Amino acid sequence: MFEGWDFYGLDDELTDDERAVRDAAKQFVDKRFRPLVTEHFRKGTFPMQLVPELGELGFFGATIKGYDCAGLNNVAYGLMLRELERGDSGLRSFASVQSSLVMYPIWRYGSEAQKEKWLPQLARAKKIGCFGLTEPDFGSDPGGMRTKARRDGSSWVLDGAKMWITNGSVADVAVVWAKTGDSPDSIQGFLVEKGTPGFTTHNIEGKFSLRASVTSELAFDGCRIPAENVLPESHGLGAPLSCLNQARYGIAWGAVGAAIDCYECALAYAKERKQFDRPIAGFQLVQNKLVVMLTEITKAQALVLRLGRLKDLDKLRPPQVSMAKRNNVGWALQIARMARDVLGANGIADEYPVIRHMLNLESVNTYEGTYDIHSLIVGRDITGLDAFH
Ligand code: TGC
Ligand code: FAD
Repeated sequence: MFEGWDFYGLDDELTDDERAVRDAAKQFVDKRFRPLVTEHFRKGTFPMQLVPELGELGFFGATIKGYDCAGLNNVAYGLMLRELERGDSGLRSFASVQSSLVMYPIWRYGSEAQKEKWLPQLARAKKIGCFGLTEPDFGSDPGGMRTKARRDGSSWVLDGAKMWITNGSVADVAVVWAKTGDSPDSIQGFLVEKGTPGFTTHNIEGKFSLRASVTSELAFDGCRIPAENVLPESHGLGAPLSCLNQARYGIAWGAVGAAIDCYECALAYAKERKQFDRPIAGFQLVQNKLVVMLTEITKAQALVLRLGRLKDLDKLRPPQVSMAKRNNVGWALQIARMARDVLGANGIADEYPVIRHMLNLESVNTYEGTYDIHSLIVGRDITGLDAFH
């Protein structure tokens, strides 16, 4: 009889180093994170006390070479995020934002002085970052953003607002995208430090999803930053979008982790729970649900493994990332809903992880490009016709 979730033995495709990273992340989640997550989800807080450990384990900016970063390959990085999201999407979000949306833009578009100042501190969790692209009126269409940066002598002055920003109020530094002119081509990235006059944050309350993650609004009102805080190599909308490629890649892996956690919970429950004098796992309809879950997990895992190998060969194209983000998160959400159904009434109780994953995945399906936006990115790639403009 088959045990576990790796039905096709995809684990055989991994190197020993990749397995070691996976195991370290799994151990951290099982021992340190799982005992805390339910309480934090209830309270709507992130377990900040674990952040230094994440830094010590080398989980931040893990694919960057140098600057005190681990220099892992992309498959090892993906496995790490898969295991973190097995714990909670909020934990993976924390690592994604710090690595892909804060360290990556500094590494890719920053000056050498900015890299030396920020990357080692961000890697070791001495500093926390956030990424401000979305605005109240511009989510899927970030090119329309209204946040402006105006050069004034030896400063830049920022005015505008960013919405739905993960870690906004806990961040020491915000990577903020603003227009220096009227067109999307004038978009540049700016580093805004916490406490800068004219920069304020407040948390978004009342979330039913990603509760164990801080989400904030950022406001800039005549916020004056030094001229050297611009990311000098960032020019145009392509710069923030290139950061999204990194984060979407990690989310495609992470979603597999949330799906595995739901599947394992549903399988164990179905074998234990008896109705009509036998385990519900013996009923054909329940078996069909479990089979659909495992089939889609197997396909999703194969997809990201190939994606990671392509990324390591530097052959990855953004629409390929879109296909994986769309498919894996869309299916993880469906798997979580099926698992919730298999658990019956217990499926809505936070004694089990399923409802938490299900609620989280609603956000994951929306952020970093909604499911439908990714359909249109792939659609544009295969037809040559742009549905956006
Ligand atoms: P478009 O004309 O397509 O592109 C403008 C310029 O950007 C280039 N480009 C890319 N470059 C790198 N990577 C990509 N994926 C790129 N996509 C496009 C493109 O070549 C062009 O360059 P150039 O030199 O020709 O000017 O731009 P558009 O305005 O038509 O928009 C396209 C669209 C809709 C696909 C894009 O805007 C989009 O992806 N929208 C979704 C927005 C989104 O995903 N936001 C995420 C915000 S961050 C977040 O959610 C964090 S969650 C964090 C957590 O994990 O907690
Ligand atoms: P909208 O763009 O208004 O979309 C609403 C609906 O319209 C969606 O169904 C969408 O698919 C559909 N739609 C829009 N355009 C089209 C079209 N052309 N064709 C067909 N359908 C269309 N952003 C950041 O910058 N940094 C962060 O750290 C961050 N963290 C987040 C954390 C959470 C918990 C959440 C929920 C969001 C976060 N976001 C962040 C914002 C996220 O990226 C946006 O919510 C997302 O890009 C969608 O934008 P929107 O919510 O404005 O929806």
